[in-house]
Amino acid sequence: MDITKYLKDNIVILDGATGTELQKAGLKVGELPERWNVTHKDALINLHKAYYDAGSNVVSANTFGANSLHFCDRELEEVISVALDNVKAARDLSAAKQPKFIAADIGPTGKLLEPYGDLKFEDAVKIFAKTVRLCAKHGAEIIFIQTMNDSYETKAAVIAAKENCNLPIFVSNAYGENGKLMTGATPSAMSCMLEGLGVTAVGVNCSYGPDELSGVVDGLLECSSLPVIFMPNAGIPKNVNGEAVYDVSASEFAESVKKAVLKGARIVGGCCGTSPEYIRLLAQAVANIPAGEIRPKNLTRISSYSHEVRCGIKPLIIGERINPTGKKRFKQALIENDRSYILKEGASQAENGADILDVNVGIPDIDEKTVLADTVVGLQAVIDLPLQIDTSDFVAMEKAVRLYNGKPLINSVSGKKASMDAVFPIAKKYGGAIIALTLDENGIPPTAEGRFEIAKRILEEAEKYGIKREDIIFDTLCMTVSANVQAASVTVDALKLVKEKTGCRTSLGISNVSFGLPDRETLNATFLTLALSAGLDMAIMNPFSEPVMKSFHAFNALDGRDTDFGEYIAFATRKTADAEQVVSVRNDEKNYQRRDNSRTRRSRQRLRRENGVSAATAYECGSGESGV
Ligand code: THG
Repeated sequence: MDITKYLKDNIVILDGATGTELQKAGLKVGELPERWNVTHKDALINLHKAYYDAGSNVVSANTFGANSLHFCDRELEEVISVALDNVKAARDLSAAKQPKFIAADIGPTGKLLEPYGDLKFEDAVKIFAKTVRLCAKHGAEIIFIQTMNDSYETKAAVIAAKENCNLPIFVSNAYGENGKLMTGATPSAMSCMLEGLGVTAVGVNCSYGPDELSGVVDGLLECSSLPVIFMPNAGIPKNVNGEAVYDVSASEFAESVKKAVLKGARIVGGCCGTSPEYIRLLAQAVANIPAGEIRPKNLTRISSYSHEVRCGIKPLIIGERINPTGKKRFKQALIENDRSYILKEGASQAENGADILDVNVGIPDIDEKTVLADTVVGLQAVIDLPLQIDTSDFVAMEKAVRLYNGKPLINSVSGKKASMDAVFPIAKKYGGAIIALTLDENGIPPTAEGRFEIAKRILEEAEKYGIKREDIIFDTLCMTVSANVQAASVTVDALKLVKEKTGCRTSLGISNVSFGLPDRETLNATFLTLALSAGLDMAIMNPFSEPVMKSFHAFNALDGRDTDFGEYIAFATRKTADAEQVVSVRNDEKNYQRRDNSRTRRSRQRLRRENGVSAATAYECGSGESGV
């Protein structure tokens, strides 16, 4: 029996603690528990057997810290092979009748990844890869990645698992008191990234007791199309005479975890402080609960290291400014490797209301593979918005998407065969949502119907890769109206048609419409309104453009999406406050100039000129020299 099949119709019972049970048996603080696999074989076999006897379907081998940072190659293979042999022996010895599976347990490396520590992402992948290969070789049936409190390290482990075996991957993370990972991810952000990566189940373990973690479980259940894992501690440990004491009893634990099962959690067990008795009572408590169907949520969503952004609730702003098109200063920054310029461009778009940042560094003769990856890694270290990876260089795309800490938006695929052949495997492997352009080898069709035909073909091809419809967002492409007066109206007609017929979300680059014409912002703002009324879900636009931002907020308010006008009022009053600040800047400047020279004013003007930031923003940032 395959665990993924068993999961469809059953609640899966995991095991309980290993570490705290071994401590009871004499494991000393500081001793590597995995060495006990070899030195205390019987203790391990007895514990694993006790869990199977108590009703566990899945028992994890004692491999949590079995990685090449803790063990040399020879010892690593020994502790892993014996760990799995111990669970196999326990399974053979147990007379319990439920289906029984063996998991490899993969915990954190113990080192922090960049940017918090010095472990590189690809080095973390290599460390996990070695452990995964050994676990698969020695008989693991599930790769169970547990207790990680960093989304980036979790992604490294999942990639290692995907690249080194074909086993189902379970992932449960440790959440803090604020309901987030140590590095900031919410449950929905983790669900978004992990579902994209194609794991089998997502969840929470360790951290706290079952009651404290109910919010995390609810957060996962709300958005997950995958089975949810719940494996809490037996409460919050209290320090009693230097020993950790867990104060939730086995029966309280079982009752509390049962509540999560009634809400929909499907894979349950215990972490620190639990024992075979906890699992026995838990298995009994949930024995008669029918396993409900796990329904696909069909969400279109992407994520950053910290949060999920959902598409289709209200229109989203994709900031277009990290793009060298038409910007001499930006091109120069790329050539000179002036990272702070680009990061500042990202931070100020975030401050101005962008939901997502487009990242495009394509200029002739640049090593795009390196620069795009470095830019993505640099941005995600300082800005919490999800990124849209914008490149036509597929090698650069794959590297950036791989190093991205979350589920990215990929910009873009088109109806060209070469594009689909290259982009779909990347999106499938790393789990991105994809902007799909309705153009093919013959260019952009002049009619809405022609663009819809390409959209259909793109969807058919995506399906062959197992890419879900909701991960395809169509862009019916607006070129400048200065070349073709029908450009905007055909694009909007195509948008309506594609959205209605496919049910997919839509995106457009707004600023393209006005290339070559005077007063571009007015055209952009009005085009945005047209597109939004046709059902546009995401707009690639300039968050610094006041007319465009005003249209955006006014449309949402009038369309009833901005319930109680809250966002409109916040935006409008922020504008008023900004205007007042401008006046105060001017007054300050007058006074300052009287006392001193015009250095401040010059630096502010320079900042405005170079970065296009409003006077108010320049004031908020202090002097031009201060950066973000
Ligand atoms: N669809 C998708 N992706 C896209 C586009 C699209 N990516 C690129 C582009 N179109 C959207 N991004 C921009 C970025 C900048 C400008 C227009 C579109 C722009 N820049 C000014 C210029 O060239 O004059 C520079 C302004 C400045 O100096 O500050 O207009 O359609 N999927």
